[in-house]
Amino acid sequence: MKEKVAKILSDAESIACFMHKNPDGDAIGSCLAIKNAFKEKVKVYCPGKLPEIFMFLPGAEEVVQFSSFSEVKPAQVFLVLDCSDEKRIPDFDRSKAEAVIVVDHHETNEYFGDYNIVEPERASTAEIVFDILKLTKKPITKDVATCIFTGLYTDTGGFKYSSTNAETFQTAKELVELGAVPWKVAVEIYESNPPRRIRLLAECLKTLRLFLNDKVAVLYVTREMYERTGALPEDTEDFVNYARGIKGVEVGVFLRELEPEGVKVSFRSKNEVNVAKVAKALGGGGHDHAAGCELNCSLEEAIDKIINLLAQEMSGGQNV
Ligand SMILES: [Mn+2]
Repeated sequence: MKEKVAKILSDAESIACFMHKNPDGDAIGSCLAIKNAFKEKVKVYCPGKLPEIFMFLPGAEEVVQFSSFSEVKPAQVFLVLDCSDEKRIPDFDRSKAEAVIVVDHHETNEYFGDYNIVEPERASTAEIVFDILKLTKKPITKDVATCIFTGLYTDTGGFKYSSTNAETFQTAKELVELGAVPWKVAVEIYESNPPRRIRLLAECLKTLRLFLNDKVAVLYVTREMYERTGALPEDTEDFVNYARGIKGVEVGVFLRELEPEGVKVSFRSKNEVNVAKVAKALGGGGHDHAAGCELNCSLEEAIDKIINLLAQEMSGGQNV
């Protein structure tokens, strides 16, 4: 399948590359790797706003940020990266392409493409994109390597998560040899916080609550906190890790209020609890140890629902 997709991409006259809304480093890095490899024939689309933190990536300036799918031009191939289902790209209209290709590593992927490469055992989508690019025989430039490295680096939390294995470092080694500079990516991603983000974090940490024998930690951010600190929704990236990072905590939960209503929830577990199951029960999805969903209720109602589901999940049949 990878050979086939490599050939389709090489032969295509136009490729539109899509990331999911609220994109992370893996989604953006994967798309921009394709852009830097195939240049003019690729247009990269982001539903909504591209987080500022990733503007250092080569090609980021050219990403088309759209609010309505009518702004998307038809292309021979729609390439959807790091996206488990169509709903994560609002009003996705596949009739604007001859073929839809899906490349992803989410276990909950719905195989909505005409061609699907889904490898849940991989730590990032960017690594699968790397495999495909190698098959196209295109030279992997420093720019391409930097984009792929960023995807791998961010989706492993800087080589910390359980998805990190010998293969991850093998891939990282290849990318560094091709010109990616780990410390530069690290500084851009983790040491370039705008002050407003740190002010919001200070507010968020005050909300800490522990549940279920201190095995679940919950943090949240309200609309009012955004207003007070001048922070943006994207500024909460990684806040959930402060919840999971507490000794003895198995599941970290982070909630943020959406405009004008609703709540976005992120789950992170250490090893025992499958949070993808919980997220899926609430209409979302993700991986065993990192998942999310959106709920149309108040913060307190959301916390109630989540704690109830987690109580069942954590008391019932143990799962890995
Ligand atoms: Mn990913």
